[in-house]
Amino acid sequence: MRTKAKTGLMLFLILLLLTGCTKTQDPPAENASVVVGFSQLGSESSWRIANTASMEQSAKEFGFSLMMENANQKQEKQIDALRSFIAYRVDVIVFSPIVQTGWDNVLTEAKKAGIPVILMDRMIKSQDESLYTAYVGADFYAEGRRAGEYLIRKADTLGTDHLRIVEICGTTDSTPMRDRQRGFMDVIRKDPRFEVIASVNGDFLRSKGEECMRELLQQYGADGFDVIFAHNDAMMLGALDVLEHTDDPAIQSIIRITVDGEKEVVEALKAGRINCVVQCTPHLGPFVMSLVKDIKEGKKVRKTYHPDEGVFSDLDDLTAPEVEGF
Ligand code: GZL
Repeated sequence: MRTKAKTGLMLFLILLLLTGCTKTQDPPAENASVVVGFSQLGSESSWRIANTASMEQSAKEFGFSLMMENANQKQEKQIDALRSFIAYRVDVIVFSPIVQTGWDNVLTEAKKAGIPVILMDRMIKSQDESLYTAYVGADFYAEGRRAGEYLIRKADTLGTDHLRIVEICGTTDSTPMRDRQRGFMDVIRKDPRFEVIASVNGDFLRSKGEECMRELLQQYGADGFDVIFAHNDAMMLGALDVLEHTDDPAIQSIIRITVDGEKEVVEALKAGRINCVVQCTPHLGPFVMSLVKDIKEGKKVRKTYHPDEGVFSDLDDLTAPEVEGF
């Protein structure tokens, strides 16, 4: 093994032990063509699990060695992981920033070490755009707009003149939370039929989605709101766990809008338990690894890559073959 690699490996392992990150890949063999350091933010939802699988599968297909560390929802563990990748001198760093801020220092260290950084899935908020090479992930603002546009279509169809909305939000200060909310509000804001009566934090977790729904029913009653807009499927499934064990018939007419598009939720849409599913694909691995290859070959790359996404709803043909979950 190269001496430099040996030192780097030792340093990497020491940093790993000190930070308590969950390492899920052995340090790469010395002959790996390209070493990708990947800091995954956690395992909070089916979306995240599918996203991790996509990254692992694509790295294998490209013949890259993937050093993945799972930060289990802790920003400080992501920062430690990035520092260990810098110490090991990986070829490229890929990470999904759990929140938008607090990355400038460690990304400046990566820049000084000459290691390109790809943001995957979530964005950062920074004055210095040179701190990352590219962003691969959804346009969350467009996803939020699709949710709002569906609700307008639904209100037109129902002929209702007043709909009270409760919003179950994702992780505070994360890009999907901020931009899904912004897109949704920008579409419904000018329409007098809609009133957002509550926005609560479900942190993208099924357990917290359940907790939020229990509290909302306690506060407003089953006939106290007409629409649930959940920023992801896990929280919507948690809300359904409560709603569907509530006897009050008023819950039947509540309009349910969610984002991601996992299998269980698309099946719930087809069964009439959910009204609208805005797609957010977790299959970003191929985009990311193809970008890693271009970067390593010295090719010029774009700053932003958005996958194609759509929306499924009870106002559309749900028997169409493309209506399926991930
Ligand atoms: C979106 C991703 C979000 C998903 C959630 O790209 O960051 O995080 O919508 C996941 O399911 O927890």
